[in-house]
Amino acid sequence: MKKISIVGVPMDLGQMRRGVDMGPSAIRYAGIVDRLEALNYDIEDLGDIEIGRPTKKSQPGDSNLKNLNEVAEANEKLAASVDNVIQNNRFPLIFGGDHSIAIGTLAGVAKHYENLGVIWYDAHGDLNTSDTSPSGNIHGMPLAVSLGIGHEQLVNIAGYQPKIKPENIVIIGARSLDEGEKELIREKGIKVYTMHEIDRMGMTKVMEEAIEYVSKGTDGVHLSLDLDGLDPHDAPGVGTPVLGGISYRESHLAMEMLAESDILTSAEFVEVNPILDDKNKTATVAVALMGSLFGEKLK
Ligand code: HAR
Ligand code: MN
Ligand code: MN
Ligand code: MN
Repeated sequence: MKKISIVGVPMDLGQMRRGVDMGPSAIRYAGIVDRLEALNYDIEDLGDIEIGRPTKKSQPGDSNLKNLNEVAEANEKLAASVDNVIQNNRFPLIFGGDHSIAIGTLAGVAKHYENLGVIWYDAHGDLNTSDTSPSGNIHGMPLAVSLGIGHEQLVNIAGYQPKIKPENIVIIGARSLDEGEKELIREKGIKVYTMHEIDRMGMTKVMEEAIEYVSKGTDGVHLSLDLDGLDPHDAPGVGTPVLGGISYRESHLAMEMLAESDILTSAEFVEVNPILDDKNKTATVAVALMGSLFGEKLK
């Protein structure tokens, strides 16, 4: 039986819209613990990481890294918590919070693997640095940071870098990439299935290929699922919605295929913003996807 430990990260400092800090509560309210317990998992909810509030004094010189100190501090705490979960032989399941928390999740997870595979399910690449970011929002940077590209305070979280290698990453659902991100994708040869490939090949083929790609030569696989990877029609409660996304049905299928493959060793669900949502629809979708991910149809 798989033992799962839940960690909530009520972080909204990686972007500028309030409300995403309530994501972990919304996901719990939508019934995640009961849903997973019904599948006979041993579930432990560790509660939420404490997030500091920004002060004027704490802001660094680089204005294109908003709330740098607070984001770094929260991610150090998250990394330690996730590290601990894995040391206890449990599966870390992390709830955001904005996507900047992936910095801490990956810092805690990647310690335990030589070659960690990563599935980045997102409308965005999250491959910016303070030089390429159009917004200065750190939630647009976590994948670059985890590759060791970015501000030293972020890339060195948990005291080592890089956390992951470009050849072990697959991005699924991309449809909003900045110029600097496209360059980095080309330079590093990162595997990307944009919406174009999903439309053309269908989700079944995309997931077959992605699962094979990310499990070859890796010793663990992390799923980082940004709810804005889904179409805003199905997941409206996100801070940066982008039209033309992955449907709920396609996502449900993707999660079932991941369950069947049994490759995942950790997962996070991020960017749920109940303030922007329609009656907790997005958290409900997140919980349904986790149900599929943890084998609802297999049991
Ligand atoms: N690429 C843009 C930026 O860097 C938008 C970032 C996206 N928002 C997210 N991350 N939710 O996936 O500002
Ligand atoms: Mn993201
Ligand atoms: Mn996104
Ligand atoms: Mn089904």
